[in-house]
Amino acid sequence: MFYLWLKGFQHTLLGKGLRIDRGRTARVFLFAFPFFSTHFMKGNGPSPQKPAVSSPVLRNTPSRVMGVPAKPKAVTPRGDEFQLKWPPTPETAADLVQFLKAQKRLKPAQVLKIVDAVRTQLAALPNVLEVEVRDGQDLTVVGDTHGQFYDVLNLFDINGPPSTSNPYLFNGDFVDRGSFGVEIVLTLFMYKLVYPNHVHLLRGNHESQTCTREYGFKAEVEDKYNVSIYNSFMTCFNYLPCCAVINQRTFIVHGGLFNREGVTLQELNRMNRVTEPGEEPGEGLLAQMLWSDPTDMYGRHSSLRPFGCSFGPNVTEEFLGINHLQMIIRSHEVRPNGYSVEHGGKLITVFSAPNYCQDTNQGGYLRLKGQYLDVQFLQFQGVPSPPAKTYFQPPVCLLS
Ligand SMILES: [Mn+2]
Repeated sequence: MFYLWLKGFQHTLLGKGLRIDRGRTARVFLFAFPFFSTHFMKGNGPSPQKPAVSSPVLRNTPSRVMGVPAKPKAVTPRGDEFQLKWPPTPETAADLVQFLKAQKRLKPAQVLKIVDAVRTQLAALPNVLEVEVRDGQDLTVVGDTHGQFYDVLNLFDINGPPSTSNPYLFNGDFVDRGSFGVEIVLTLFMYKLVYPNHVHLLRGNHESQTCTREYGFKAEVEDKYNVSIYNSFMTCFNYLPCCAVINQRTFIVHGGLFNREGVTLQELNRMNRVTEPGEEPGEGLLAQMLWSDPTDMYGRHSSLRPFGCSFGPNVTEEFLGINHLQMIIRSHEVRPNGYSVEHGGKLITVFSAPNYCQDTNQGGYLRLKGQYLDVQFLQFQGVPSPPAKTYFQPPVCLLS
């Protein structure tokens, strides 16, 4: 059992593209032991901070906890035809959500039509998206959703669906791990087409070929559609903006900051983002911003991730200072309460996949209110999703 557990952990790290020898594995294992002893060995029991609410969630099963792949419970049914009105309207978006919720599938040509139209829209956007929120308006910021389509629909039920009066920014990692990445992407893409100025999509590290090959989205698209549809998604993902600045105050990015000091927004806008992260020319700023994580330690430190760094509070201060910004919002790491505030209040993490990998975390999202972007922290519980094939069985999910 201990051996399987160690192998599972090793697999998780290697799955992230890390090349580590046995000695390093042992050191990493020792480093991670406190996490496991509190979080894993106790069967992911509720943490003291968690409100005593019994949520309608899918509980851990022994086979999931021990990393033994569960058998697929059911095959996703094929369904009726969808009437894709063009150009799509708010009604088309609402109809598509209901169609996908019933686990029906579009025709491949319809998927290509949506993806191609979104790619054209995204290609016209700068690397650093500029978004304005006026007084009396809110912008909802959503973190990682990772194929948990039914949780996204629950969020829309709670917070209202996207519209001109209810704008959203989705901060990457729409796909992989969960079984419904296709449904999330098609829903977000449809809303992007219907509300181009009120739905904003940023790239996460999982919107890439390397991650989707390993963590389920490629297998999912090939199962539900075909490989050329997968390729069209990959091309489209290359055009996603890599970060946003809201009201010239708040910087939003999936992972975090850079391996060196002095990076400016102007510099970010000059780079070529239309590439697989890590394959961009130059020093690799795109991969760094999609993969980095914050730490409480001052300075920059090497990361367990394949790209980027762990960056301390002084790094956040320096970046905000030279770019005349007040705050960083990022995602990329699960948080028990769905969000966390670090770096003296200057950095927020928001993560929107509740019960991520059968954990007990809540989903989080933010509403940025008015021209000064006062932050409202919100939480939502996970909901059950229908039986579906799983395209990736993780032993545990340490990293997102
Ligand atoms: Mn991520």
